[in-house]
Amino acid sequence: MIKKILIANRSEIALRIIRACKELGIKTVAVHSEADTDSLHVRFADEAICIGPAQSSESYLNTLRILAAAEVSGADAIHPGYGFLAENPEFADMCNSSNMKFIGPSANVIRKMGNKSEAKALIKKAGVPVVPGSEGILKSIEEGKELVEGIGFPVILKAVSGGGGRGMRVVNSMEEFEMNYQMAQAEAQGAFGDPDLYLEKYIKNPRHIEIQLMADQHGNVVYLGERECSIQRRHQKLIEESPSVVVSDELRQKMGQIAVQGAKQVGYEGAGTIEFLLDEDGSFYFMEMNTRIQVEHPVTEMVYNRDLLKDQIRVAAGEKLGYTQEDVKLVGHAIECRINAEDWERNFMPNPGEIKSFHVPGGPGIRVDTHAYERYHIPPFYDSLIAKLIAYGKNRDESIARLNRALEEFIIEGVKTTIPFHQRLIKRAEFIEGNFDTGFLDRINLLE
Ligand code: MV4
Repeated sequence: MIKKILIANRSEIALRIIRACKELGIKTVAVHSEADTDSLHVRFADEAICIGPAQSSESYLNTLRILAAAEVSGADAIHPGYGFLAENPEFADMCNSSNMKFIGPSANVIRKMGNKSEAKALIKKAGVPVVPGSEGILKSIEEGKELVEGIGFPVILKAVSGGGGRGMRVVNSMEEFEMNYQMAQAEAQGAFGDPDLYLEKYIKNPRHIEIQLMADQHGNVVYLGERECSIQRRHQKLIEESPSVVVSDELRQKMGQIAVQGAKQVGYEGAGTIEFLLDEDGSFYFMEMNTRIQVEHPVTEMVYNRDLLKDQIRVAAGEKLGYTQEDVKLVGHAIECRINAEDWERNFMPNPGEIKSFHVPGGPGIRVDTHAYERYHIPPFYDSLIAKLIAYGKNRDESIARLNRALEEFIIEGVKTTIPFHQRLIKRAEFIEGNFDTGFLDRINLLE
């Protein structure tokens, strides 16, 4: 039984967790920094505790203060949301040894999935296809060069502790191998304090397709289809949709069953996502496993008519999933636009400040997840996501039509946002035809 959850996060996801808790009859404790006193998650939670200054390291990343807040408020579980401490195995360990249920998989699973080459090796054992490359970390430049003899160029060097695109280098020839190796190592050391690299064949212009999983503590695991996340800029997703135009029922079942196998192999529990690279020829390869609820979970909720946050909390409390793969039915289409407080015409520069006017779209098929409101001050200390606009329709055309009109209805004044960017993007022929991959945004220019 979970009676009271401390939410170790902020912004729209903190609100989303509070909403799920309210529907489940679970009490909520918000924690917040000094910069978030006027945040909606603070208002809507049953209790709120200020845990420190604006800087994340002093507040939302401060494990001891968060655990102290959990203790004094009498919480019995901690929901980490996404980002911040969501994939920190030490924090998950600390929670569990303080008798606070960490809402997510075990610390050991988080740790294994955080080591990208170990995750790959583990998942490969479960029969999940992986990109050809080094078995584990590269021990030297020479070992890397030898491997490439067999694989062929281009290859990609990735940081073992990386993820989300940092510490990666594509190598096109033997001449550039050494320099790229050293640069990737230096970047990995700087960003993660771990210089270790592994190597893979480089897949050109893949799609990013991810499978949503939900697993209970009793061995039941289901997949809830895929999300198409190829529309990204510098590894920041901007648009996500479900289903993907290029995933047939047959491919969905294949990817889904393989993802479930992988999750079972590692003893997964809770909500999780397996990311795949989908090649032009239809082959797919494991990329990473995310051991958290993701930003883009609403598109899956819409088309599978499930509340992933409630499911995640219920299974964390030890409840059975209560449904099987046969009950998971895809109906319709959903697309999400991330509305960021950014000046998209100036390299997506963050644009914090006061929201002077705020009008949220509505009507059939529209969902908006946001913590913003009129006169809300967007603090400069955190990421720039201010709203997620999700359009549901009976098919992709209807979803796009609703998205179009909802973007027109959405009024945000006082700060620059990515709304005009989305308006232009979803009118492009390539988007409408579903003809895009992870390189798409870099190839086009929406400014002209
Ligand atoms: C790749 C790849 C091509 N081949 N691996 C980027 C994020 C990190 N998680 C893995 N990434 C990639 N790995 C191989 N073997 C291309 C990317 C990649 C990418 C992947 C998903 C979404 C957007 C991307 C943008 C550039 C590169």
